[in-house]
Amino acid sequence: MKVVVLVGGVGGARFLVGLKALLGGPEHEITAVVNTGDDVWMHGLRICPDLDTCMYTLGGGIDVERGWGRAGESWAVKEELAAYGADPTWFGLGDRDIATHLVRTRMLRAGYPLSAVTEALCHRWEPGVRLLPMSDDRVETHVVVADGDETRAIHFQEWWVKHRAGLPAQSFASVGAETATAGPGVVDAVLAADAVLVAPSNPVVSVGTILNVPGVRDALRKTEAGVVGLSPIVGGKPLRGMADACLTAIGVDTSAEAVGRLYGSRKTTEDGVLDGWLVHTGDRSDVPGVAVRAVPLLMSDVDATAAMARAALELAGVRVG
Ligand code: FO1
Repeated sequence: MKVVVLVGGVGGARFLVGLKALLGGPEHEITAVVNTGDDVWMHGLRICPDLDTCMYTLGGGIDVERGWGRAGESWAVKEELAAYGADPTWFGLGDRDIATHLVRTRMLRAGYPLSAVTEALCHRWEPGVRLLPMSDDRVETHVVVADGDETRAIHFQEWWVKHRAGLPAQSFASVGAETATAGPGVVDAVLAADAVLVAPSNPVVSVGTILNVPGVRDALRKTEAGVVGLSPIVGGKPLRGMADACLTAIGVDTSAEAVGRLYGSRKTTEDGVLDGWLVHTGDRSDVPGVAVRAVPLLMSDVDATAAMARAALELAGVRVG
């Protein structure tokens, strides 16, 4: 079976762990199309938070508590940078993590595309899931915020990490998306899939950004596979992270129903992507043209996450052994 999953960072990575546990076997192929809108240059290094979170989580190197960065991390370089007053001091690069960014940056500077660099990094981590950047082109999420009487746009990481999504956002822009193309293999994987899943990731800055890459939304609308999303909103709150601040900025309620409607129906809307929508038990949700099913969606452990993945695949019309 070929399954494609659109994913962001922590929530997406944890969902992939459950899906891999469910399908783990050479007869199945899992491809993750990973958001790279959070990527940023810091201290001359290219940081790809969502790719690294997926790679470390699936490869057993993640700091589980934090959800990002390496387990057993030390922070000597961060302290030294701060001692020089080298900006940005609000973004923490751990010593072990920096090795990943050094290898990536060196390969990018040598002319390799991000997809090839990611494949090379994955030789070490063996994530067991094909990790495809949504695009090899630079597409970055910027946030338009009010600054007194003026508005200005800042990089997503500045908004998310420095301001903890506390500066009211007016809108998000995927800078570079108009001229970007989908990463190698992305569209083909979606078109050849038996099922396409939308992970319980941030619907605006993770999934929304992937869908902004030309060709990706069309591929989801064209594929013969069933397309099923899992709600990242449970009981009116994000499972993790600050998705509520992102939804508010684009005028969408923080509810499973509103996010399902944001993604929309493949059948009955012009740009919708879903056939099915999984919500948490007890979260009523009516999404016109979409089959809605309620199951526990808490990702409390690998078994619970695998059960979610099974329910999503069944709703997409494929049966797991
Ligand atoms: N998140 C933080 O809250 N503070 C940090 O200093 C920070 C550093 C960081 C470094 C590398 C990396 O891969 C991720 C990092 N994150 C940090 C997480 C990241 O900013 C966001 O959580 C994601 O971009 C949202 O998915």
